[in-house]
Amino acid sequence: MTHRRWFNGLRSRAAIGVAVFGLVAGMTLATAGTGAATAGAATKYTITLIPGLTTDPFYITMHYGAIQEAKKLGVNLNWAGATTWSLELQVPVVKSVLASKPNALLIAPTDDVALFNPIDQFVKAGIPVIAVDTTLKNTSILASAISSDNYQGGEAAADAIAKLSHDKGQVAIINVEKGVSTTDLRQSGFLWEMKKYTNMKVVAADYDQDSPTTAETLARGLILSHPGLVGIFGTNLYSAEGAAKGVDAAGAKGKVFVAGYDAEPAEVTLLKQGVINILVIQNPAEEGSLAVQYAYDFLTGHKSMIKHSVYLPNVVATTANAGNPMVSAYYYKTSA
Ligand code: T6T
Repeated sequence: MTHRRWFNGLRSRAAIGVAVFGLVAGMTLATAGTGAATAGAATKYTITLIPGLTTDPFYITMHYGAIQEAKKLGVNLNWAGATTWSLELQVPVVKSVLASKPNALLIAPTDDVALFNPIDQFVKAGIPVIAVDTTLKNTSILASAISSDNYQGGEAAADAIAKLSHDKGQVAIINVEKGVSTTDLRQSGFLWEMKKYTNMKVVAADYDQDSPTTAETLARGLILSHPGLVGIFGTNLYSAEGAAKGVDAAGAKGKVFVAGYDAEPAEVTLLKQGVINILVIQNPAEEGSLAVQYAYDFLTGHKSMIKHSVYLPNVVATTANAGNPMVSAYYYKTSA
């Protein structure tokens, strides 16, 4: 538990989950915006949110939360990003958003080192930046970094697989790629927690580049090459979905347990079918909402309201509680 970080509290906020009354600008690539806001009562700020990718229900749900908060505060919210997880595709989006001169940037960096310089250009131009979901290794230039308790999520996945397999057997991790702050922490938490189980062994940690098809192929290969395999941890949505499909295709449901992350519809179906055994669910809507609130606080001179790091708690769904409204309330949206 030495690496354990605790949720450090939030200001009290209205619950998210109410009806959408209309959308603020949703753009694949933001080139517009109001430019620098002018002082005075008529100030209307423009905030741009760059997700890891625009097509992922995790980020779509974050966008939803950000839209709700933007409407409440009366700010323009732009949405700009690549349709796949890719550092090469995200960097040009970041540059294009810089040229559009938003008042604040909210971003999920696809790499915790390579995005430092592109993000620093905003800070040098006087534009505050808040990392949301993923972050940078060097957070000194960020106004805030908002994420889930990723380390704890990895620990929870390890405990769940250990319990299901009676504390013995081989386990494997299917992860996205190195240099992603969130999934790196989930893997670290999982590895740390697994050390508690002396009759369990982590036999592989593979990478799927955020492709469910690759994750599925990896899972099938792991099952073939490790007959003693009892569990796979898929560290994000596509890794978990692919891992579960691989387990199902190999006829290993109930022998190889799957702990996954996130909760889009296909994963929820697999959870209900018992192919996925547990899902660590995040609160992306709250992350998006808080990021907009913090950007607004920064722009309106309330910097003291902003916490430099926020870790939101996870919700754990199992096949047994998948239908419980207290759990299903956290399932992700497929449109904002
Ligand atoms: O798990 C989320 C997010 O937290 C992670 O940083 C990247 O993958 C997801 O978007 C799910 O696909």
